Amino acid sequence: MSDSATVDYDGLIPNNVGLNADPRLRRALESWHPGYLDWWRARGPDGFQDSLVYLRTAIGVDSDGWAKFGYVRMPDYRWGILLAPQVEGRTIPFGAHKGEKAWQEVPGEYRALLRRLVVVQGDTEPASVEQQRLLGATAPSLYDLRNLFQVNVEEARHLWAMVYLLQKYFGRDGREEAEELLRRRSGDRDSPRLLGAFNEATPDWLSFFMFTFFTDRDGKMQLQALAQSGFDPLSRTCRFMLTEEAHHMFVGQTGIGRIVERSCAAMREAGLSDPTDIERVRALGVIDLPTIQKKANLHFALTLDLFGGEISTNAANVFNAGLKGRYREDKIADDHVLTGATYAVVRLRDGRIVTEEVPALSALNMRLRDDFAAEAAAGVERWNAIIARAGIAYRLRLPHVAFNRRIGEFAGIEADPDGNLLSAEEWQRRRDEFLPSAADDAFVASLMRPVTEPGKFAPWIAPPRTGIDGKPGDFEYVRLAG
Ligand code: BYC
Ligand code: FE
Ligand code: FE
Repeated sequence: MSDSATVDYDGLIPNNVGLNADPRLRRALESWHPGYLDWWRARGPDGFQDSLVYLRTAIGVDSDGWAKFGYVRMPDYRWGILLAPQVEGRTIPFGAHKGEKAWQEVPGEYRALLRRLVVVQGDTEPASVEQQRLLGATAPSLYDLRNLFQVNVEEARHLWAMVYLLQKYFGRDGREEAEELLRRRSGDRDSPRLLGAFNEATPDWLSFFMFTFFTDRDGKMQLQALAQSGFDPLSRTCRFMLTEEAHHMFVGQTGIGRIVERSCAAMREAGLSDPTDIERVRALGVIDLPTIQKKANLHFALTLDLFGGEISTNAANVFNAGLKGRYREDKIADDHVLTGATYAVVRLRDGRIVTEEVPALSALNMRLRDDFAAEAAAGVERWNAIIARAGIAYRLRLPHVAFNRRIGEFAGIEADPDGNLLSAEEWQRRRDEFLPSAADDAFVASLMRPVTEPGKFAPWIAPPRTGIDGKPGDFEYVRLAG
C-alpha cells in the first residue's frame, strides 16, 4: 500500500501509487498507453502537437507546490496517476455503512454501481478534449491558446485517473472499459459519449468559455461528491483532480468576463447606450450582450441535464451504498443517512411547475444541482458587476431550470427562460429569442480569427488582468512550431 506524497517520475507513467511494486497493473497501464497516445494525436488538439506550450505539470500532491511550469510539447506531457494522501483511519462518511472503515478494495456487492460511476466520470474527460479539438485554430491570443491546452492535458490526465481505478480494481471488465473510453467518441452517431452535453459541439470560443464556466463546474460538483466516497481510492483520486479543476472554471469565469468587459468598453467608446441594439454593437466587432445571454441559456440547460433526474433511485442507491456523497458532505451537519429527511424539488404537476417536499434520498441529484446553480449564479453576478461598472443597463442571468431540458421533470415540456410554459408551436416560433440562432452563431464565427502575436488579443476580448505563473503581458505562452 502506497501512502506516499512523493511522485515517482522515473518510469513511463509518473505516479504516487507504487506502480513499480505492482507489475501486473504496470503492464496493463503500459499496454493501454500507446492506444491513449493514438487517441491524443487523432482526437486531441488539432495541430500544435510540435509547439512548445507553457504548461503546468503536476509533480506532487501537497496543497502548495504541487505543480511546476515549463515549456512542453503536448505529446510529451507527463500524464500521471496522482492520488491525494491517504487519511489515516478514514471511515465511510455517509449512507448505510456510515462509520465503518473506508474501503481500500471494491466492496463486492457494489461492484457494478461503482464501475458505472467511474466509467461515466471517465467518459466525460476525453469527451471534452474531443469537443475542443478544433479551437486552437481560432484562439484569440497565445494566452488563451495556452489555457485551452492546459485544460485539455488535464482533462486527459483525468481520463488516466479513472483508467487507473478501472485497471487496478476491476480486473478484466476494467480493462475492457478502459478500451471503450478510447473508442467512444463525442458526437459520434454509432458510438457517442455517455452523457448528452458531451456530444454537443463547442464551435467557438464563446462556447468554450461557457463550457468551462458551466460544465467544468458540474465536473467540480460531481468530483466533490465522489471525493466523499467510502471507496477510498476514488476519494483520493477525486480530491487530487479537484486541485486541477479550479483553473478550468477560472478560464470560463474570466473568459466570459473579458468578453463582457470588451463589449462594454466598445459600446462606451462608440457612445452606444442601448446594449440590445444588436446591429450597432456588432458593427463594432464585439459580441453583443444578448448573444452572450443566449449562449449562457444554452450551456446552463445542457449542464443541468448532467445532474440526471431530480428524483432518482440511482442517486439514492449510490448514496446509501456509501459510494457518492453530497457536495461537501463533510461540512453538512445532519445524520448523513437521511432516512426520514425531505428536500424541496421543483417539479411538473398537472402541467404546472410546483415545489414539493420529497424524500431527501431520492432528491440527491436535485440537491447537487441546486448547489451548482447557486455557485453559477454567483459567477454571473461577477459578470454583472463588470457591466454595471461600465455604466451599461443590462443584466445577465441564469434561465429557469425548466428551460430547454432533455433530462428529468421538464424533459417533456417547453418553457421560456422565465419558466413560463409554452406550447410546442410557440417554442418553435420563439426559439431564436432564447437560444443562439443560426445568424448569431454565424456572427460569432465571423469573429473567430486567430491572434498569434505575443501580448496581442482579438478585438472582441479584453486582455487578462495578470498572466499565468506571474508572467508579463507579452509572454510567449505558446512557441508555435514552424
Ligand atoms: N445524458 O437516475 P437518473 C466532468 C441516464 S462532468 C444521458 O436520473 P443518475 C467534466 C442515467 O445514466 C462530471 N443519460 O440519473 C466536465 C440513467 O441510465 P440507466 C461527470 C443520462 O444515474 C467538463 C438514467 O438516465 N461525472 O467531470 O442518478 C470537462 C436515469 O438517470 C443523463 C459524473 O457525472 C444525461 N445527461 O445520474 C471534463 C459523476 N442523465 O442507469 C469533465 C458520475 C442521466 O438507467 N455520474 N442519464 O441506464 C453520476 O453520478 C450519474 O451517472 C449521473 C446521472 C449524475 C450522471
Ligand atoms: Fe476533468
Ligand atoms: Fe475540468
